[in-house]
Amino acid sequence: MITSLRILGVCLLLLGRAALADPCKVLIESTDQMRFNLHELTVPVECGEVEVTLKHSGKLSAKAMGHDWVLAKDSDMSAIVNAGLAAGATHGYLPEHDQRIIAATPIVGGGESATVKFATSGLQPGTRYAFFCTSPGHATIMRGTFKFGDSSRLVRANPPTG
Ligand SMILES: [Cu+2]
Repeated sequence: MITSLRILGVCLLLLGRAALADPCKVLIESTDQMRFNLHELTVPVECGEVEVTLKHSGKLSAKAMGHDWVLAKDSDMSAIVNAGLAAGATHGYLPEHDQRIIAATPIVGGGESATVKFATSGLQPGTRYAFFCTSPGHATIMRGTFKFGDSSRLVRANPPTG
């Protein structure tokens, strides 16, 4: 009995490790200090779908220190942040039906988390993507680089797309 319990325990442990090691699932944390805990996320091209979970590890309310996680081309970030500001709090600081937004979570407050799943079919390896928070003023600090594909093959700058 004890042995079978031990085997079960090991199996659960392995399952837990496997889940954590899935490169297509990403956990990012945000804080009361207006920070993401990661500045760079890399997802391999093998992922047909990516799942990003944003956790707010702070205590402040969504109204006081709410965060979201938004993914877009690096070159679209500023415009989306401005459009989000114009959309206002009632729309979660996100412009509606904005084709430039690849993925976005709703805004979360302390102790909350939100998950977004998206297909990678619209992502191009080598293109520079950014993730950021659209709460007013946050994106100046709360931003990072999102890499899709083999990081060694990524180009530094995003070439103009006409
Ligand atoms: Cu934020």
